Amino acid sequence: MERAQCLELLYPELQDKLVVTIMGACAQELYDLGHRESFFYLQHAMGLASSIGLGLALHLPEERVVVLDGDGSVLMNLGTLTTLARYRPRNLLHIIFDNESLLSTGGFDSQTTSGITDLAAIARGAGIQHVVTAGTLMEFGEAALEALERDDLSVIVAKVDAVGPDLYGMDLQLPENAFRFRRHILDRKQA
Ligand SMILES: Cc1ncc(C[n+]2csc(CCOP(=O)(O)OP(=O)(O)O)c2C)c(N)n1
Repeated sequence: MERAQCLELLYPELQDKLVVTIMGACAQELYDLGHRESFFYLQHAMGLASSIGLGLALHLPEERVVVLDGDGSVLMNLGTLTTLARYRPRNLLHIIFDNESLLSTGGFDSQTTSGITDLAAIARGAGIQHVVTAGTLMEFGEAALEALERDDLSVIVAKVDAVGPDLYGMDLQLPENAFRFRRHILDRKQA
């Protein structure tokens, strides 16, 4: 299973959601499907996409928030899973694309590469109630739809191949994305 396939499947469901992605390959693959003002591609701050998603979800309970994360990024901020469990935002779906690699910076191994570290087990151990590991596109699609309908915090660990986009290049720098994302949220609040 490739992350790009998962994103393509998920894309129509993201229409009315706030989405925060990690940088690099994941951001590029979502952007390539078509940018929306409700997408925020977090650059530089590796590991913090879920923290930003948590803040958004708690502050905007009327919104649904989807975080698109990576194994390397989650490993850099493992405490995030305990914080998510503690605050348990009912409107947050945290998807971890586990490609067992730091793909965006050259494909170095992550701690999940050798199969030693199981991120789903860590999420459960942290106290998150709804955690699914998806190994096929069918499993991913089912888990994602269920999670989006569920009124509770959900984590999906999607085991994907370590492949990314052929080309990188987004015509949207971080500050512009941040300003427009914020404005989009304010517009939705006023609507
Ligand atoms: C604090 C910090 N360390 C390192 C980097 C460089 N960096 C950017 S993306 C990335 C790899 C991210 O790996 P993962 O979350 O598994 O996503 P993937 O690239 O595999 O999709 C690294 C090491 C960074 N941006 N910030």
